[in-house]
Amino acid sequence: MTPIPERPTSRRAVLKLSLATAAVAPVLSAAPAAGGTRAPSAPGRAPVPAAVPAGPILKPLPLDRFVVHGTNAEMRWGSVRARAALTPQADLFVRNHTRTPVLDAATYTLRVHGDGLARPRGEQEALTLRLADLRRLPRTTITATHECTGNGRRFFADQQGTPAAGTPWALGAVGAVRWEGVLLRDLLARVGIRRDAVSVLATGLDDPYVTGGVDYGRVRRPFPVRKALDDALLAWAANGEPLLPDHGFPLRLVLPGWVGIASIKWLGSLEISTTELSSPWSTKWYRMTGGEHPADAPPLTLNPVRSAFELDWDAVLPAARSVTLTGRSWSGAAPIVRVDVSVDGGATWRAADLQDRHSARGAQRHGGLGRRGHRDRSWTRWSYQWRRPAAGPHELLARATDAAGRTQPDTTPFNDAGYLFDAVVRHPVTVAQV
Ligand SMILES: Nc1nc2c(c(=O)[nH]1)N[C@H]1C(S)=C(S)[C@@H](COP(=O)(O)O)O[C@H]1N2
Ligand SMILES: [Mo]
Repeated sequence: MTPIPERPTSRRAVLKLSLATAAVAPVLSAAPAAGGTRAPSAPGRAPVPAAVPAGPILKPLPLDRFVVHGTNAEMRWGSVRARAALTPQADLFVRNHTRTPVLDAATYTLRVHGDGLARPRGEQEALTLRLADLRRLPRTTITATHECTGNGRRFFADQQGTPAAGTPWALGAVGAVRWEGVLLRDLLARVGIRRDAVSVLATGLDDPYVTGGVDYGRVRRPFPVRKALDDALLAWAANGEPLLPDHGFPLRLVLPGWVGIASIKWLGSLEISTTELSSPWSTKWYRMTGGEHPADAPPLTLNPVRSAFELDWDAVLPAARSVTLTGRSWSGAAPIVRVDVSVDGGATWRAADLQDRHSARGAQRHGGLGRRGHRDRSWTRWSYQWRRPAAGPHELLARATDAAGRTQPDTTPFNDAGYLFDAVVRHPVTVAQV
């Protein structure tokens, strides 16, 4: 075992990161990229009441809690327990380009290379860090909403009459998770990076993504060093438990507030570069194309503002003097400051009662971690008293505003891939006859 010899040789050439100084002694090894081994068979816990057989997703997918779309599965909003602020991993949506790999934590390594390191390293001579090495670094937890770029995609078709290609998510490709791990900046502070490093490319260990007869290689996406030095987290736990295989075990990247694709699961390597890096996941996909969007639109970063009722689609509500509606709103950029609800299809609106108030300080500093330790960038739960609802069909609407001044619009401008649908969703329910 050889300690990392990475000490800035020239202070000027290296970013000064004045963070804690606990020793870290990763192994420098010439071993090939660790992929671990695939389990001979998927775990077979009997799900309740029925589930799709083990396939690209390994955890049980009870049909009363999930809607399965091919290699992906979304959470049913009607199954959300109003009192639980966080989404249990068992209930969290899964978005897999291929299938969940089963990796061995004991042999897992994260490879770090690139010309942006204080001591540049090619891919073949990457630093390799075991999980145990990372666990010796300062620990950080971040609670944040976690959401797919395409969440709400089906409403481009259902609500705006302009179908967009891709997984037809309703609003269930989202959750709130308390991630635990090490800040990437704490790792980079020890490894040492050059002042002119600009880009980090994160690559997963899942199978290469092949579509339309083209092999695009492993799922990978670049992000700016600025984000890496802000709140990017290398996470090994979610809500106090080790990551499930489907959610990136043993280690995933988490870029809080950013589109889900930025949070690479089964993280195999990080390339730190002095030139802008790209991948099909930043140029071909996860970038606006079509509609009124310019041809050179940049890679998507922040998630928009969205809201959902904790109700199934076409839910039947018992008639009552007053019906309590509950829901949640969230934003990738800032805390939610206001939610308005309409129970008459959008004709009149009244403010909902917000249950979670994320601090004003949080509002100013939402873009960054601010201080070490826990930081809440989660969603806001709300409730609304619906007085004397008439029996029959209704459309419920919720419109949120965040502290950055973004309010959900009535319509979302079209884009080919159906990304970032943030318009107010019209949720049909029926109040039962009495
Ligand atoms: N390696 C890898 N990372 C990945 C993906 C993937 O298919 N492979 N999917 C991405 C997308 S599009 C999303 S929305 C999130 C989903 O994370 P989850 O399945 O843990 O909810 O992971 C991202 N990271
Ligand atoms: Mo996604």
